[in-house]
Amino acid sequence: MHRLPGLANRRFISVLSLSSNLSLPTGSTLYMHFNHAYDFEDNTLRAYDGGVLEYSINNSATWNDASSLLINNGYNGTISTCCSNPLGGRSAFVRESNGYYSSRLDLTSLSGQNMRFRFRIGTDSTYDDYGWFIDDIRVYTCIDTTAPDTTITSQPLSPSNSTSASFSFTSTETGGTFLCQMDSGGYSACTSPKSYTGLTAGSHTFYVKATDSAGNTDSTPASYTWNV
Ligand SMILES: [Ca+2]
Ligand SMILES: [Ca+2]
Ligand SMILES: [Ca+2]
Ligand SMILES: [Ca+2]
Repeated sequence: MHRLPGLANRRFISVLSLSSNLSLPTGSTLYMHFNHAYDFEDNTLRAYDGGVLEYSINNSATWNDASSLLINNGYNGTISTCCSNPLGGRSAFVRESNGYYSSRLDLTSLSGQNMRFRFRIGTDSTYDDYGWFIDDIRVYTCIDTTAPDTTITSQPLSPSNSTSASFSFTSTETGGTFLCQMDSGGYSACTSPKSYTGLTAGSHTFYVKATDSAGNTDSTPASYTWNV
């Protein structure tokens, strides 16, 4: 647990920052999560002190406020411009959290970047409160473990008087691939529409199953049985 004191240094900025860059992977849904509790100077009129979260993607040359990335439990107020707080006027965590809770950022827009972040407290010219307690900072990605489902959207009539057949199909997920099989011929890669020719008279069954971009394959292929 890290404590950023909201202490008696006046018109002060107190910083907790990461000492090295985080290399964010590409092609994933990325999140950052942290637990925190805070008590900043305030009264019924104003939030005099407060804390912000910022990130840099250029080795700390410039810093951006993370407010647009905070998707769960973001800033809860604005620091007053009354009393020389260096962060006056900015949206921030202010007043009291009344215990620990968690906030979450969606970092997907920064995937592939080298990111650094920092927690900053801005205090005004007088008074203070307990400060900001920050714990369990995690940057993580969510792995897709859910298979798509496959649907045949067009097929031949049954019975059919044609020895050829064409099928269209869709997946519940975009960006994946399909495997098709005619009767017991084995699955092979295919795209929609898939056509077959030279079918013999009798009963045939077409099967198709989708695989998503994470490699999960529909375990219950869609199928269609008809008579030629
Ligand atoms: Ca307070
Ligand atoms: Ca203060
Ligand atoms: Ca999936
Ligand atoms: Ca299925």
